[in-house]
Amino acid sequence: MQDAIWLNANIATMRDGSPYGAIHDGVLAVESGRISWVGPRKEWQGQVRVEHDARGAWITPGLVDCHTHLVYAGDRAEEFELRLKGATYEEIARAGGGIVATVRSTRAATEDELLATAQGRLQQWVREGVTVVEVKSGYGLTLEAELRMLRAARRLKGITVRTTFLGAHALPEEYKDRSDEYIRAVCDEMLPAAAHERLVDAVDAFCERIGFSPDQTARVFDTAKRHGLPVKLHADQLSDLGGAALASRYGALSADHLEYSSEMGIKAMAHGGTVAVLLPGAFYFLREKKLPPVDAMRRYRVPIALATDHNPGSSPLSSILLVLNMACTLFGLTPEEALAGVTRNGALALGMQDSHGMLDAGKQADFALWQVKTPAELAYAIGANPCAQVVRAGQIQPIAS
Ligand code: DI6
Ligand code: FE
Repeated sequence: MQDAIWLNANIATMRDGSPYGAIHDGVLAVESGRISWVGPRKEWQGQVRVEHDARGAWITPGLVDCHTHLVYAGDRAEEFELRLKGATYEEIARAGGGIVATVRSTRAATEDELLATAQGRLQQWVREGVTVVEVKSGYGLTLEAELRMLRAARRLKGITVRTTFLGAHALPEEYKDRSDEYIRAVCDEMLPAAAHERLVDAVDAFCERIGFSPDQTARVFDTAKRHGLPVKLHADQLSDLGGAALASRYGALSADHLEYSSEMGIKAMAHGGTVAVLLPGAFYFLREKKLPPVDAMRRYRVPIALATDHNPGSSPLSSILLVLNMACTLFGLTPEEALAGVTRNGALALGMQDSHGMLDAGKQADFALWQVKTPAELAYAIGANPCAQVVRAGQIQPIAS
């Protein structure tokens, strides 16, 4: 006896082999929070407690937002104004604004305050069919404040959370001109303490002229490896420091941004099994011109994921559906590649491919129902939200309107 089935549905399983892995007039069955069967209606047989009529909706896997900085305090609207008067993101960062400005406000916030603001923001993700979100630390930059961010992230409700330690995000003011010393604190104190408290699913760093050097990044990654933690990297966003290749050498789950990555870097990612996470929101908001090498990613068969990169400085973007559209209009992805980017490949970028990202028997029953005629509409529409229902671990989610 199955717990429930959804019928009268078209199902974008996102399995390889056919466009969207589509099943027309399909049935999806759920038992004990997992998908127990998915296939064409005419092949369905079995008994079930509850039948849900999807009324012709499309069902996709629950969406995965694999790169966010969702926990922080304050905003950076003034910085946006400065940039529109001609200042660049890098200039603002060097003048003590940028990430470090958000660090000041985040340090001043309590764990409960950080949780409450992040929880409020998160409603928009759930409304748009997201069931898994990655959340990074990196606006605390002291042991205590980084732990506070991670604890707040772990307390978020209504969504599955993966936390990433990003102590090497920016150099805090008190370490001015002493970046090696700060990296030592990250490696010797902060990361070990966060790992000990079991608050860390992965370790990230910002490898950039205004962030940390490849050498410093490697030290952070070596420490992550010693703690048995997978790594990810903010790589080649504003310049090519060889971040893509560095990440791949460590078998990183993902390298993210990649606008300035070379073809060699992308080739290295293919060897390292590293997912390319594209963040069109940051590209758009910083009015960047250099496009990520999408053709090379296709040629070397590097899986492409997409994410909001939600943060107050470079991507104050709260819509995963808008990310799909931007990935198509700005980066030239197809709507199918875009949907794969927030399902199958988003899960891969978090190491969750065994349980998430596709609709297949045995996977967690995370999925969303959409009032669309084709799945391409999810990437096509701008500012619409056709999400009709979200199911996580077999449970229909309450959606605040
Ligand atoms: N790259 C980003 O896009 C975010 N962090 C990073 O390393 C931006 C963070 C911010 O500007 O607050
Ligand atoms: Fe980021």
